[in-house]
Amino acid sequence: MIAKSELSISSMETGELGLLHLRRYWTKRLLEVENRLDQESVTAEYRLDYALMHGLGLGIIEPLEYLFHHRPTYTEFEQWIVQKLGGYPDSTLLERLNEMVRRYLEQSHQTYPIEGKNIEDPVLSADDLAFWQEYGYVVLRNAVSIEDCREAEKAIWNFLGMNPQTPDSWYNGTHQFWVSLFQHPALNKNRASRRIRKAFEQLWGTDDLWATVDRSSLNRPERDGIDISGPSRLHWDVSLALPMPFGIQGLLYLSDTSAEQGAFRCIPGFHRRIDQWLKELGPEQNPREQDLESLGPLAVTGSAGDLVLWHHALPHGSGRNLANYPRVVQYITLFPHDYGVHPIWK
Ligand SMILES: O=C(O)CCC(=O)C(=O)O
Repeated sequence: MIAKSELSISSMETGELGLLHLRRYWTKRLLEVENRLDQESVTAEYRLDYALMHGLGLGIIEPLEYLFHHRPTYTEFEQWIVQKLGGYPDSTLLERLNEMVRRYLEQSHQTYPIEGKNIEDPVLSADDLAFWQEYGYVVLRNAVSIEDCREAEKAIWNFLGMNPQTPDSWYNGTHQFWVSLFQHPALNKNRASRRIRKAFEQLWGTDDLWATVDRSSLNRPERDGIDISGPSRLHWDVSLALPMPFGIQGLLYLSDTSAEQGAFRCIPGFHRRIDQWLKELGPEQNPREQDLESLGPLAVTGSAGDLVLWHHALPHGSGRNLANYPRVVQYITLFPHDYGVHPIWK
């Protein structure tokens, strides 16, 4: 087992791409596959690993799968990256990523949201911001154009080998809920949407953000009364140890989504009372095992092109689709490289 202190490769060692930290990331993952990395080293730089891989345009799921299954040399890993991205990352991106790594290692971390920062060309109104403060979520209407939505939706249908007009095709294969399509021009275009970026900038209070390269989902109408709605159980994706640092999640509706069509659900306003709620639980009560449905979830409806942003302290989940057409979603979040993480997972 290699302890954190013995992991000798520095973030400054690079290969052909000239990208800082990538070689150390590759080394850690290969040690991890062989169960030779201690848990502290796995989690210690998680945010840096996360920001690097999303910032590069790959996300974290595909590189992990590739490294775990193929155990490539570093040269092969760099070649795989170039092939995945359809070319070399441009020099502006490389410089920005390298600067991000240097700043991360300097440990000059911020506390978010940053109050009072002026964001140019805002897209959320004062009413939207007041709504966000009160309820912990907000919908940005027309975050992307209907054409961009249709292109992304089409990419997902094609990837799944399903026909939107033929319901039988929705149930023929192995599809459950998540769609592991990451690299597609239509999905990348949405990730780069100016309106989406602006909304996140306003909420974080900074314009120095990176976009996630995340999965999508296709939530099909239920058949034979079987719940196939993915993460429909209300949950959190963040540690519940207090104090909980600020964080935002987001999803883009690619199809019009009514309340009964498996819409996103959350407990509005829970970010303002989660501390008290957690403190009132007995020591033997696991917060994740409580009856969160009784807290009163709300289905957040939207049209294709609307982006739902929510505070990660809100219990949330998808709904059961009791309508006639699938709900199609692309997950998009923008985050600063030094976003807060509680050191304890609870
Ligand atoms: O797709 C949804 O409506 C909810 C997604 C979700 O639960 C999550 O991203 O953690």
